[in-house]
Amino acid sequence: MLRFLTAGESHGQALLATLEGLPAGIPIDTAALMRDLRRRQLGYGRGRRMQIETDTAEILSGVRKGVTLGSPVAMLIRNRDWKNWQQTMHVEAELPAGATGARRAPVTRPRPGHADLAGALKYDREDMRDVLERASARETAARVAVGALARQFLAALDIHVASHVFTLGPVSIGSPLDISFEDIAAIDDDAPLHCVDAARQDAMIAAVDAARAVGDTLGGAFEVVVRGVPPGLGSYVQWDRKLDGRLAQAVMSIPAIKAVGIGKGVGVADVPGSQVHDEIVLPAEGAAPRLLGVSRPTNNAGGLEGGVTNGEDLRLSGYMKPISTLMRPLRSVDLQTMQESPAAIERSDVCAVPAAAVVAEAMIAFVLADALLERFGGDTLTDIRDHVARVHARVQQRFASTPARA
Ligand code: EPS
Repeated sequence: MLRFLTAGESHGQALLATLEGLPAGIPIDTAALMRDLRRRQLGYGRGRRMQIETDTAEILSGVRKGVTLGSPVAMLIRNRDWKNWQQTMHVEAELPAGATGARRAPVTRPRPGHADLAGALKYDREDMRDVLERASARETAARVAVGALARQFLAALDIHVASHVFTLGPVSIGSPLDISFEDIAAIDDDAPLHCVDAARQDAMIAAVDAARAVGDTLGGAFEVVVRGVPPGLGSYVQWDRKLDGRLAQAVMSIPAIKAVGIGKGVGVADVPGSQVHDEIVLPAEGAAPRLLGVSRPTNNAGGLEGGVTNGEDLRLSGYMKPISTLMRPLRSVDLQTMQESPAAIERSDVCAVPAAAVVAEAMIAFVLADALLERFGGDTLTDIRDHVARVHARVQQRFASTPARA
């Protein structure tokens, strides 16, 4: 239904994204697109590169007079750092006249944890710059641009996405499931680690400082919560239609993500069923009207049962390993000399968990937009809205006579 491709190297000229399958008639807010790109650049622990870049997506096609046309949307994000890298990253076989920046030595000492070694073996590259340039998480800027458009489609259907960081290195607020969508959505864009708990956030900042001081890096965990997801997205009928699987793949594809949780996530494994499954009850007297005639006192399932959305908030968590470029490098082998030698040092971040959360918002928005098109498909936003309204009217009709809880 909806698909995208990105292109671009971290220190090449630009990143590109092509998004195909968006219906016509979606209002596009370019300021909101820029805001998402900016949010990806923020977070305490990011490196100097983020001071060089001010990521800006130029929309080259697919949008006219502020609305989508139904045609592919191409976007270009220029790397401002390119001017410092032309002598290292030039496309031409010979160094072109006037190329600027430094001519950097080949990267021959793979960083444990990065794609350097595996990529060098796979593509038979001697200078591992050929690997790390594309494996770099810089590519996620293009994903965020795509996700920003998917998210504006969702917003037009009153579906909203937010995220927060709940663990950073040794500091955690514990299970994030009790934190409401409203509290998460209210976190300031400039909150240093995008955590709902100010005291914990201070401790997280201290943990980043401590890691930086010893040349180390930190990982962490974030949660993405989506409000207003219609029930019935995804399906249980075939493995590749299960929405939990599709979402997990999308989040797992973000660099450095090593685990994905849905709802209670890994916390379901060591407690009995009575503490995992969300009971189904009648709505309380005077409760706010809901689409469904039933209510769920808990949401350990994270809005997905059987690989299908159940009308509750969607809640997904992602677990990120520490950044693999260490300023006090780990042991490695120089593949040119075959001598043990400390891993290469690239300019990098100490911690990028808040940025990964923004990328996860984008990936989840994309998968949900795709699942919505599958369920309520149409070539225009109006057609899709009509279909959603018809299905919702049917559900409401079915539960019209639901009694309140005694
Ligand atoms: C970047 C992500 C990180 C940064 C990169 C920009 O990429 P990687 O996955 O390779 O660690 O290191 O910045 C640089 C490569 C640099 O020159 O500082 C991003 O999110 O834009």
